[in-house]
Amino acid sequence: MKVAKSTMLLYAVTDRTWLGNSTLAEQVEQAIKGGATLVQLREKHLDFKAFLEQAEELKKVTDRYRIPLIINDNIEVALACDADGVHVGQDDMAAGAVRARIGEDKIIGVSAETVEQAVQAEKNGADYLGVGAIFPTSTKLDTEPVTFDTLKTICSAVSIPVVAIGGINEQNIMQLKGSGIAGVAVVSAIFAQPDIMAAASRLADLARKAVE
Ligand code: TZP
Ligand code: MG
Repeated sequence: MKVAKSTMLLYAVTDRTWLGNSTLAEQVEQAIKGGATLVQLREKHLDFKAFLEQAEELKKVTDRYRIPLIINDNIEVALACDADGVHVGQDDMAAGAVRARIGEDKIIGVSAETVEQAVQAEKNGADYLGVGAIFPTSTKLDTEPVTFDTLKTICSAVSIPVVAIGGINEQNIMQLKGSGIAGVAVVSAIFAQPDIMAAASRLADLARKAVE
């Protein structure tokens, strides 16, 4: 298995909406210090150069803490900064095509909303799945709701690790217990918080209980 199940416990997905006076690299470092086990750089509006610069800056931090850095959508940025992997949605390149471009050693994550998509992604060479939106979220506007039962069915239908995503916070995370997930992927429950390190630490503690 390319990505250990324990590495998926608290998957921090970046968002520069709540930077304030901090840099994203500073916020990511706080998240890692709190207990984030993997970081995804998610940028929807940067051109290649700015995206790569941001990726290189984060890579310095994630390397220092030996945490994998995954790049959302952009394979060329992932290769150029030597990220640990790339994450693609259903509207992006299929995992098989990503694998051909990115090589055997990199981690490929795929978003799935249905059991069929999940099984297909695993067949195509995905190393892990992100499944959601498991709760309502205002961070991503075009999400489909995924039920607990679908999440649970996906977890037993595939052998790669599954992280739940979408609206997960300290109040609802324990509802995911028993689903079979390896961890949770969160944006606002970490990056919108006034004390990012403390928020990540509380979430990591809860996530350990939720995946038992
Ligand atoms: N994919 C499905 S839901 C989502 C993404 C990127 C956003 C999750 O953000 P939050 O703030 O953790 O609800
Ligand atoms: Mg995408």
